[in-house]
Formats: sequence, structure tokens, C-alpha cells
Amino acid sequence: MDRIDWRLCFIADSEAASGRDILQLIAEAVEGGVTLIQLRGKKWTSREFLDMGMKALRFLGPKKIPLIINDRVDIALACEADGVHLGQDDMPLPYAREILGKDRIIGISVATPDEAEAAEKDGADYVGAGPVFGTLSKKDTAPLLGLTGLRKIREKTKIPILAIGGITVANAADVISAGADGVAVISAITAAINPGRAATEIIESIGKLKKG
Ligand code: TZP
Repeated sequence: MDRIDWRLCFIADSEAASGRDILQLIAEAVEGGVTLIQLRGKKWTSREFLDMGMKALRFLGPKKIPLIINDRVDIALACEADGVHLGQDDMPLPYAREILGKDRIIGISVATPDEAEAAEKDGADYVGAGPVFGTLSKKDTAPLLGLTGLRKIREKTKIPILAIGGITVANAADVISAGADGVAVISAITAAINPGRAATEIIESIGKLKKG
């Protein structure tokens, strides 16, 4: 696995985009400086997901921006994405690793220090820790971590942490100070009037603290 710049992951989510062109949003986010893309489409059919993954990869590959597929190990494999992001109820990490091999990125959502410790033991490349703050982008989330909960997760794991949930330009620097290596956002970029500028503002607020 090449060295990954974890600072700003844009989660390109089909529902949050609500009919807008996901590939256009990705292009604007990349122009603005995001360092990773996660493709998320809970309601996409397998064909739609695969098609979107292939199109995103054609755009991102030459730019060396890694593409992570949400939940679907099969889609990640089929479109030759850089990795997959798993939830706690998705395929267990060791099985995903067996299928994807050691060179692909595998991340997992964690909401507690124990889950983070288990993810590291199972060979995760990163954890998505959250929700740190309140979010409207995901229902049925675990209780909010806040910065204190995020610090506790940091104490339990050495692998990269992407803080997620309610992250905006106003609090991105705080979560980095609390120990995150980067942030993952849906609405801060998707719902912005200018998604590219929103990405730039977030990466700049992080960049003051952390160089990729
Ligand atoms: N997992 C935990 S919170 C969340 C996910 C997918 C949603 C993050 O969305 P937003 O809009 O950046 O708060």
C-alpha cells in the first residue's frame, strides 16, 4: 500500500447528493483538495454501484486519489478500487482481507475504544471514528463521541483515525488536535454552495496543524 494522505476524505453519498451528479461533486471536491474519496450508495443496485465505481476510478486513478468503496467488498474487487470501508455489521475484517489481499486499504467504522483496538488487531488500515458530533447524514448512529471520546479512541490505537460525524470547517482542527489523522465528511462538502471551496477551507484548517 502506498503512503496515504488521510487528511480529508470526501464521502460521495448518493442519498446526500439527492439527484445531483456524484461524479461532478467528486471532481469539484478533488479540485478543492480532498485527499481520499469514499463512494457510498446504500440504495444503488450492484450494477449502478459498479458503474459508478468504474467511472470514479477512471477519474481518480490518474490523479492518484485513492477510491474506497463503502460496505461492498465485491464491488471494490470488481472495479479494482483502492479499498473498502466496512461497518461493524458488514463482512468481518479478516474475511475481507482474505478476499482483497494485503495491498488494498480496509477501513472500519468504530464507535468505542474497544472496537478500535479490535480493528487494529484484525489488521485494519484505518478506523472511521464517530459520530464525533451530531449528524443528519446517518440515522441510528452510536452515541456521540465528542472530542473526549475521540481522545480515548486515540489512546487505544496507533492506526490512522478518520474522525466522522458533523465535521465542518469550524471543528476540523479540533478533531485533529484530539488525535485524528484526518476527517471524513458528507454534508460539509455535499451541501455546500461551493463544494470545492468547502473542501479547500477544511483542508487548509487541517493543514495548519498537519502536513500530509
Ligand atoms: N458514520 C458515522 S457519522 C456518518 C457516518 C457515515 C455521517 C457523516 O456525515 P456528515 O454529513 O459529514 O455528518
